[in-house]
Amino acid sequence: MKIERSKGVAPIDVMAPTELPQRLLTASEVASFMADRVIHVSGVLSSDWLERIGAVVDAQTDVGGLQSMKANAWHTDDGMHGIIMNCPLAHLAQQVLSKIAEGPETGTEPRDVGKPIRFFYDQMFVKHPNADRDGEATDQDERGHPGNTPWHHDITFWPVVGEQIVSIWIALDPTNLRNGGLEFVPGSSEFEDRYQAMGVGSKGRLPFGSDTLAPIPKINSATTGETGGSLSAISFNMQAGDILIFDAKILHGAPPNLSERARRGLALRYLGDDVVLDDAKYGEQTSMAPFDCYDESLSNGDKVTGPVYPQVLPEKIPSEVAVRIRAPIAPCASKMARWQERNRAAAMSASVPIKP
Ligand SMILES: O=C(O)CCC(=O)C(=O)O
Repeated sequence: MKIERSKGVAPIDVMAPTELPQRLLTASEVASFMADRVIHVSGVLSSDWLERIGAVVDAQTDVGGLQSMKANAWHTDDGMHGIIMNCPLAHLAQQVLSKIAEGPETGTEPRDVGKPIRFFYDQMFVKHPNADRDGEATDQDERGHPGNTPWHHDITFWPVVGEQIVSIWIALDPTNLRNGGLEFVPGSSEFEDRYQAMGVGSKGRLPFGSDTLAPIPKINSATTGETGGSLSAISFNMQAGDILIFDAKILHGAPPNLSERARRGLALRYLGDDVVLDDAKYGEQTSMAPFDCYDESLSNGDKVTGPVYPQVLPEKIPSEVAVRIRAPIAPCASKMARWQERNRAAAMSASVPIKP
């Protein structure tokens, strides 16, 4: 593995303090996040940051096919390392994670302005244009889907437990339901059930086997084209540079991109200090994404800390940052081997068939 440098992207001093956004969240935006667990925010990211992020995402993703997804680019790419260490949006994550930690009963202003915030991982999602002149899908993945993002809660993919986990999804292009704008089910963070996970990759859908997660219910939405179900979705019209902040437990998905232009998004995931590793939370036969396979020293029950999940606020920890400056973050062979073995077993013994 070697360190890559995105061409044409000016280097960033990853030890410097995380930059401030153009503005912080208002008290009413924080209150709205606490009520709905998803908010749409404009006017926080400068055009310089938008350009930088767009250049790094373009350099890392393919130009063809239905969609390109890539996670953990910061492990090897210096351009993404600069973004995740200095991105001003970490301050907004700190605002909502402080509020989650304090609880809604403490008013709308987060009081802990110095709360430690760690970076979990980056994930890019590019939906390539997939429509003929009449707006009909022209291409399908191997399972016959035109490039939608299946309904899921992020928490069912992740080998962690905790309340203080948020994603900030940055629209790099104007985004709406026609070109793959995200949809959310309000209130679903509080559902008792958690549903089977289905990921997206360059070849289409990726089923994650499970022995305990329930099949996904019918959701009236553009994501699936379903109607007549008991659950309904909301969506947002976003400009390039707008963001969505959402909770790890909220159900979300996205329709295919039936427009003539790419729909590019970058999700940055942030953690507070109650998050611990747990890859067996839904039973040993449930597949999880291998985000716990990069630090040999951490096991189930350990707090998610250390150089693989670097602290970005209130200040950086030089010894952590130095680890990634010295070398790329590499997967641990033994953890990856165990993960692959478990995935094979989960796929073979999944008792609830995954909806195609
Ligand atoms: O951009 C997409 O299509 C999916 C994004 C998503 O599911 C996420 O960021 O958790």
